[in-house]
Amino acid sequence: MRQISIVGLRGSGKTCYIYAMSKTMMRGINSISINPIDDNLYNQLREGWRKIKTERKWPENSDRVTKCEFTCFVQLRPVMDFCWDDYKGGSLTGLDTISAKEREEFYNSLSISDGIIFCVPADTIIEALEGDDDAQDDINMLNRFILQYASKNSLKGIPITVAITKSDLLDKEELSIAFQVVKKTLNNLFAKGTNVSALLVPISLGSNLKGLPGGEITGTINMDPKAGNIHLPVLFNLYFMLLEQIGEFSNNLKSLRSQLSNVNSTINMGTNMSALKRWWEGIDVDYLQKNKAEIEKSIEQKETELKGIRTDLEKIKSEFGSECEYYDNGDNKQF
Ligand SMILES: Nc1nc2c(ncn2[C@@H]2O[C@H](COP(=O)(O)OP(=O)(O)OP(=O)(O)O)[C@@H](O)[C@H]2O)c(=O)[nH]1
Ligand SMILES: [Mg+2]
Repeated sequence: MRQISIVGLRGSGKTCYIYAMSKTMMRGINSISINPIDDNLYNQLREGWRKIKTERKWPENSDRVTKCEFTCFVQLRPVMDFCWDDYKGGSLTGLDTISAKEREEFYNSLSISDGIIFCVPADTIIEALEGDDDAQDDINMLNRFILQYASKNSLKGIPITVAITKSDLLDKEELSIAFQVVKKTLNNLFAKGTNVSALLVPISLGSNLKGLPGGEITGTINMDPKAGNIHLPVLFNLYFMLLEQIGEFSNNLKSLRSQLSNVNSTINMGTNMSALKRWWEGIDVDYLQKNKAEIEKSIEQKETELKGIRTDLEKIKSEFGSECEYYDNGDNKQF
């Protein structure tokens, strides 16, 4: 099971994102879908989204950790199990003993993560641009989590998503400024030489959305949450997992091909020998022919699977539009 951490301070939109993401991805996008492993979680996520969509109420600030475990499918084939914990953002900054315990749990779970999603809310970016030092500190705080992770792990091959949540609060020009602010503040993720693969993506549940946690929602919730790029962070993680699988399959195929070439040379050698010499050298051509057929079958199977994974990868790549930016070791790249 791959661990994905979703990190953001209090009120950064984590819980809303998880509800919207589950709704979008349970229904599926381009035959890519997720299914919560547990029924209770399924009901909780459905109820969470129903409150937003139908009752038009924002969720309360989270007061506990919700564990979310999903299986991800591409064309009905299970390709990745992943889990993430919805922490209450307050426990990342609070200093009381209860939150200290939660903080420790959070750091432990962060340090074993295979992917991280940072939520940077648009309202905080606006406040920082207006000169609010606390807001700037909040964004800076995310650097601490990056360093905390880097102190235990290499970031190479770990997909890092920086989601600008509540992006409906920004117009096009403001969004482009927000991208600059994030890249400047979290420069470790976008600098050359750090080997980080980072996706910068605006995310929102709708347009002109306003209201306080637990309060009434004003504005429009997207009919199709995909419109707010809700699916992209999960797809970014899936993309990296499939790249990793392609690497493993390719190595596997390389080793099978080398085994096949060895068996072929031994068979050739054996067939050119007298029966006595073959017996003396311990070469059993019939056995080797069977072995060869098995290796050829495995190669054929692996090649078909590899082709399937490559097709899945293309499907995923096609979902990333011009709204997001992808950086690989500091270079702005296309998928
Ligand atoms: N404009 C806008 N506001 C949003 C959006 N998503 C969330 N919000 C606002 O952000 C507030 C906090 O969202 P939550 O999802 O509860 O934040 P959280 O990160 O889970 O917060 P904690 O549980 O306290 O850590 C909501 O009450 C809304 O007011 C969005 O897409 N657009
Ligand atoms: Mg929450």
